[in-house]
Amino acid sequence: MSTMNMKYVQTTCPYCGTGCTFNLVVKDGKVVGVAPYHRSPVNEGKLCPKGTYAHEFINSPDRLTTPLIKKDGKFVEASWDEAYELIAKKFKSFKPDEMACLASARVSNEENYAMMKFARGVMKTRHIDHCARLCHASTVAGLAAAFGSGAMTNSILDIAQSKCCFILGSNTFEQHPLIGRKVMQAKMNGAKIIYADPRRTPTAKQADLYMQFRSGSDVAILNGMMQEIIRNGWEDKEFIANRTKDFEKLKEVVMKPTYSLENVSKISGIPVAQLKQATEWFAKADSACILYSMGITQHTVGVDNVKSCANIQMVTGNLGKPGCGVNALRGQNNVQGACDMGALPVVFTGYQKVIDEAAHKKFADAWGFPDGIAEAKNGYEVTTMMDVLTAKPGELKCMYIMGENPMISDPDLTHVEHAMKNLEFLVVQDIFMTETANLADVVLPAACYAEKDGTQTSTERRVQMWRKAQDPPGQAKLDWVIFCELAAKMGYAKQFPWKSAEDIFTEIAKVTPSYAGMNYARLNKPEAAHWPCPTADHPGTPILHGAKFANPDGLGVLTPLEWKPPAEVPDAEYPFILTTGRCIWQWHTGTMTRRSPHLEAEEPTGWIEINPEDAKALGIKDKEMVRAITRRGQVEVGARVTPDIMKGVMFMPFHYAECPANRLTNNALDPIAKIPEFKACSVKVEKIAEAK
Ligand SMILES: Nc1nc2c(c(=O)[nH]1)N[C@H]1C(S)=C(S)[C@@H](COP(=O)(O)OP(=O)(O)OC[C@H]3O[C@@H](n4cnc5c(=O)[nH]c(N)nc54)[C@H](O)[C@@H]3O)O[C@H]1N2
Ligand SMILES: Nc1nc2c(c(=O)[nH]1)N[C@H]1C(S)=C(S)[C@@H](COP(=O)(O)OP(=O)(O)OC[C@H]3O[C@@H](n4cnc5c(=O)[nH]c(N)nc54)[C@H](O)[C@@H]3O)O[C@H]1N2
Ligand code: SF4
Ligand SMILES: [Mo]
Repeated sequence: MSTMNMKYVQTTCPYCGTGCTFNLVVKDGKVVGVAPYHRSPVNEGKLCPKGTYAHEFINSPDRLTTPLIKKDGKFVEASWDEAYELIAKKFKSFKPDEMACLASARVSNEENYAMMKFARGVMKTRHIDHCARLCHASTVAGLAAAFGSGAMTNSILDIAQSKCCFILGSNTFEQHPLIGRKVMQAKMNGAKIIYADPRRTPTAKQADLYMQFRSGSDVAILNGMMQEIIRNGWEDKEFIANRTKDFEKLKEVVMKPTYSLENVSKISGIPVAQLKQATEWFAKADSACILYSMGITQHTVGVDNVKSCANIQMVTGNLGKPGCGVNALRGQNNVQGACDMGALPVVFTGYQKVIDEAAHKKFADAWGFPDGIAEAKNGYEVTTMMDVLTAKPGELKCMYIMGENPMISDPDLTHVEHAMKNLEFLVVQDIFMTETANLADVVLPAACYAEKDGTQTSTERRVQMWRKAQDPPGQAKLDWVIFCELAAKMGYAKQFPWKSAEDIFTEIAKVTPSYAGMNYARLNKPEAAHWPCPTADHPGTPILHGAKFANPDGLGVLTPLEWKPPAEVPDAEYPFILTTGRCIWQWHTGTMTRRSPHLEAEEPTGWIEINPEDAKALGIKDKEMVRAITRRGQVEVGARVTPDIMKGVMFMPFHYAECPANRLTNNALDPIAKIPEFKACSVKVEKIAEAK
């Protein structure tokens, strides 16, 4: 075979926040495969299955290739000009506060910045958010309160140096497999691996100690461990005295009889001996890190859970040093970047607050919109948008959604559908026709990662490049180009002058202190750079909080927290806890992985995990179809009877439109982060009559 028309294009994985690098193999101008790129320090040429098959959806015949406008309930193909004319006319007809935008953790920093500027400058709306709300909103709020910065404290490479990894609420080996590899390296270097999860996942199987427990008891467990640490005098007295405040207040709560290991064992279901062993390993290790993800954040007490993780790391002095830290594993490839770019209702780029007059003036001046920008007031979160749409029809009328699929990913889909149908005008910009796009008035076809240059910021704050490997299909356009052209149509060409993604990055660096020292030349190296990177000669910052915390007084804040149960707890009618999450093969709403034959073949439909004792009591057999019912809805789904799930708890992945877990989930929110309680609601399961 001739290799004349073949080339390798180095790029970064479009799936998870680990940020692995690989080569796209391009033949005759089309991507045909993935090949290893060995020089990335993050993954050293290794990939998980999603990275390995990340080429398969790119040239799917289902890609959107032309703008679509809905006429009489049916989509008809339209020219870009027609689509832009219609959108511009509609956007001009609404008041700023009647419009909302969802940005995307799947697209580049440059594209999120472009949407953020478009929302605040062209639409002049303060309502912009994205799926970080459903994901690590608790981290952003909780770690900012504790440390003054809401990001993962240490780096991925650093995890391999730890002497003890405590993983809770993160199925690391399936959801961040190449971070799992670092955990294995730590283990080979003698580290103890402790894992807490209601499910005996592949991560559990690698742990030295696995603690199975009931969803929703994390604060009790962490308080119990802190009580045991303080009782034994294992706390880091020097760190507590010099680097933190409010230890006495924390002590008052964690030393209560409620948090004795005996009582915590009753709350959580973990045997006392295991809690003792975990605490001893953790407290006595020379360095100990925490790895957490959605099991911690997706609760009505998500912020409390995150602050508890911060508390135990401050009490043991495990911060600001190698092998330590609170490692909040960010999920989507660029969810860190979408937050950094200000695709949130309360901040501009780099977490500069919209209500801060100086920051507001800085952006208004830098952008130069003659008629000003959105007012200096916080906007609505995704979850609030849905509530306003259903509870106060007419207040929000129009939404512009880029690269999100809330009709599968938001909690309580009946509620979301009701909300979407209350919109007067919906624009969806995606690479595929999604369940959400189906409800749109206009659908805009976007280019995917393999078709664009740009940057994305991984969970460890490393800003890395995407590089164009092929042209977009049909008339599909780069997301940022769409914003520029639409802005020009609405009279703002001057504010969107960019000719390349690099031009946008240069503007981002100018207005964002933590990115100020970065540019494409620098990011083009295999190691790229970690923010904060304030100046061109700054090396970047793999480990945060070395000498002091980012709070104004430099101290870490210890917060006393009481354990609270989930919003919905099992009762006679709905006797089981339902928790939801993912599997290694599928990605969220499945738009990409379900169009990747190798991935789809592995887990082609959903299931519900049921403990054998519960299944026996219900008369349910393995693989049998059952009906799962909550106060919000019901789905028919196949049973997977397995001892890997705790008795009394059931688990469903949320990837599948044909049996969507989010018909069932509760949209009760954490009061601060406004994140929904995806990880615990109450469910009953019925056998579907044999005759059916
Ligand atoms: N293959 C694949 N990888 C992914 C994704 C994907 O869709 N597919 N999504 C990415 C994204 S955006 C994210 S945010 C991450 C999420 O990564 P993870 O958080 O690791 O994934 P989840 O499956 O949501 O939940 C993790 C674990 O939390 C446990 N859990 C349930 N309830 C509780 C509880 O009350 N407390 C604790 N401590 N644990 C509990 C669940 O049993 C589950 O095993 O994964 C990323 N990686
Ligand atoms: N029950 C339950 N629900 C959950 C969770 C859970 O644990 N349980 N987890 C939550 C979490 S953590 C998350 S992050 C959310 C994820 O929720 P979503 O972000 O809604 O899920 P995705 O399927 O990743 O949707 C991304 C969309 O972007 C599109 N896309 C991909 N690349 C591009 C591009 O370059 N340009 C454009 N314009 N579009 C693109 C994809 O086709 C897809 O439609 O789900 C949440 N929902
Ligand atoms: S671990 Fe994450 S970034 Fe790495 S290949 Fe897998 S999905 Fe991609
Ligand atoms: Mo996420």
